[in-house]
Amino acid sequence: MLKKALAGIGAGALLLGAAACGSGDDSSGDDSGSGDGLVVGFAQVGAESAWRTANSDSVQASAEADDRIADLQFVDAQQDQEKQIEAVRNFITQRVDVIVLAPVVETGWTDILGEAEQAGIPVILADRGIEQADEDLYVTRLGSDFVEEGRKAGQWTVETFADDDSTRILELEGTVGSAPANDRKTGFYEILDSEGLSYDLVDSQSGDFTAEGGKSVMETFISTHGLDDIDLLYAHNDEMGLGAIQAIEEAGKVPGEDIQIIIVDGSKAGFEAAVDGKVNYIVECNPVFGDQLMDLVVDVAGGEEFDKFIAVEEGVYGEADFEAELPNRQF
Ligand code: GZL
Repeated sequence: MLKKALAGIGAGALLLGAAACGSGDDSSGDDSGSGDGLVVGFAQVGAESAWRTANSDSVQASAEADDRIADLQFVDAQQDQEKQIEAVRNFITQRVDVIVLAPVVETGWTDILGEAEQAGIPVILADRGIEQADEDLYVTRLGSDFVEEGRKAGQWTVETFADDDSTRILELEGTVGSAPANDRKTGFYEILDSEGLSYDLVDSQSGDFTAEGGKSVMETFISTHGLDDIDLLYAHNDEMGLGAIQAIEEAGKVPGEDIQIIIVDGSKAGFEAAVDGKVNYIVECNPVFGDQLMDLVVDVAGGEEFDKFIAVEEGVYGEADFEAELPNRQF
């Protein structure tokens, strides 16, 4: 598959792809399809976590191996919505056959997805979702049920702290405005409240899904609240949880014992921390769906219709599972 780095679009976003154009309809009626396979534009969130890197690797490897795909034009938008919008506009100009978007946040997509619709280019959401008002502007979303991930974390919390008078919780939220951050919060407290757990949310701030963000926010939590009467840290992803663990240890406390910790994703590093007793529960979020996405791209390009959401398979892991599961982790 011909690939070459093309001039960056806007500051910093790098576009990798072939010169071939797709067969997206355009106003001139020109149909410059490559003829030897589909040209796909993929606007990825960034490279902020092991999850994201594994997701990019999975999608790019599947596209490379799939004879039905002539080229995957990949853009790493560095967690910047404007760069994602610019990438999608560039895919439209190039008349790719299908656009795949992993929207960094839920809002602000109406105009650009309207432009894709006008150009007759179908859009598939990969991983994260967008606000329901725009659901007619994409064919389907392939990814996780983030609310269910939050419910799973909540259910373990209810079972673990059932006998406590009041469970004191710190929460490290994902990127502000992102579907996983919003929905993992919603699902978590939905279960705590519906199951009648007595709890106190001591503090909750965004660490932007990065290790640096998690460590920095945890340091602020520690300086503000101390750790002596904190029972649980709920971290919306592994990186923030691992950053928080550094801060907890630097404060002289024992993560996984002095404060119990839930993380979401299930990376190798997350499982290694769990095997070391520093993490107590892992809710899996599965990034390895490249093959499933390519099948979806081909079907959507062929005009097939789908439900608005297609869930990827994922599980949960407790103390008894960590050692055995670690060798199976793919990212
Ligand atoms: C979830 C994905 C999240 C991961 C983080 O599907 O969007 O973004 O949980 C990643 O690790 O940064």
